[in-house]
Amino acid sequence: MAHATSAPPTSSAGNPFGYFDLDAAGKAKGLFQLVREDGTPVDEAALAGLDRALARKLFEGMLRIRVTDARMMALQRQGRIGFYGEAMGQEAAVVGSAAATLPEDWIVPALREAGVGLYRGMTLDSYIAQIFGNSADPTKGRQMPCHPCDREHNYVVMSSCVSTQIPHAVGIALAMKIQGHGGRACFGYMGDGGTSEGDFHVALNFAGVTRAPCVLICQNNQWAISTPGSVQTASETIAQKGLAYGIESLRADGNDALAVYHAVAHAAEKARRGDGPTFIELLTYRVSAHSSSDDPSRYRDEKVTEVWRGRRDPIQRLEALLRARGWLDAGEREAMAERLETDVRDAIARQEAVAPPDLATLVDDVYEQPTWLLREQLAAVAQGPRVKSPHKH
Ligand SMILES: Cc1ncc(C[n+]2csc(CCOP(=O)(O)OP(=O)(O)O)c2C)c(N)n1
Ligand SMILES: [Mg+2]
Repeated sequence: MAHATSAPPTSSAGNPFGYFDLDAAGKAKGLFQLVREDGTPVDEAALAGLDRALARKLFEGMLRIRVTDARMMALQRQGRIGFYGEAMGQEAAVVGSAAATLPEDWIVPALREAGVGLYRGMTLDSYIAQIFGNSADPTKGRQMPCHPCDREHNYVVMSSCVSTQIPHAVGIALAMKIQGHGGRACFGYMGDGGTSEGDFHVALNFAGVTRAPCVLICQNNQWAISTPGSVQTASETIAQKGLAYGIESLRADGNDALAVYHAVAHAAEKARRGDGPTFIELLTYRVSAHSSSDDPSRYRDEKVTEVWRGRRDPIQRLEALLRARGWLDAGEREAMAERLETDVRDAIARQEAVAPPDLATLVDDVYEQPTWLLREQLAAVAQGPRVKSPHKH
């Protein structure tokens, strides 16, 4: 199986950008890679025009996710937040794709794309307020933890029900087309497990036939909780599932931030100029547990995980490339990580001090005005015994 957990990412392409000229099956079954695991370019010439500022921004975005996830997991283990899901090992897929979005695009995430929101400008304070579910949380403490949204940056709240978000993404893209909003695209994310759901097939069919301006991105991290890719699907690659729906389908090394960026930029530019949808499989690995409620050592060989945590680490790969070009000084990663960590700690301190939402707001927004039944229920709840809040306020 192409997505067996032991399969190393390899590139067959001598000229990496020539990958986009392959035939439909070649793109869906190949693997677009620009930088090897050790940080050396697959083809020097292909990276000749690489922008220093973009490469450093990708690096910083990836490090921000790594540092933020580690702090949030520590909070969960300390009992200060209820739940968290990390994106460890998938930072290149998250940030590389985020960098190919424009402010006017829309993002419809799955489980592990909070870093896309942060890259687009969601503040750490808003993100962390939503994880605490405090009164500064724009969703008023009613959303599940780790389901952030950011209206200002067109970042739609994550859907808990696997794959229900993909038809939403295609629908938003179709609305853009009908309303004549050219020059923008909708990005819909999913996991490998998500591609086994009916909604995935409905959405791809709809995208293919309407030529909606969307970029549908599957982060194939090779696990759906405890289900490995090998028993998830008999399809040789996930990308090739898009071909049946008449959609150009790409497959890229999801741990190569630059390959991800260029594959997604290719698709985004195509959508924005009105040339229809693209489906992209990003091959990566879920180095972390599924969530703070999961223990992967119960169902997988963590020796494999160590390989992805070690020499296949996406941050290390870009770091090696930056260092070789003289674009990252010795000690700069550590200094950057320290600064990012201070940002996260400061935001946590601010948000942990914010009071929880007022109980009186509990039934707001269900209807324009609360019905008598809701008012009666709220009054009963207000009179009931209360667990003493550990909160300072
Ligand atoms: C419709 C539905 N079925 C099952 C679940 C439970 N569930 C939550 S995440 C998940 C696995 C998702 O795997 P994948 O799509 O590969 O995403 P990943 O967690 O690997 O990022 C499952 C089965 C759910 N939330 N919704
Ligand atoms: Mg998965």
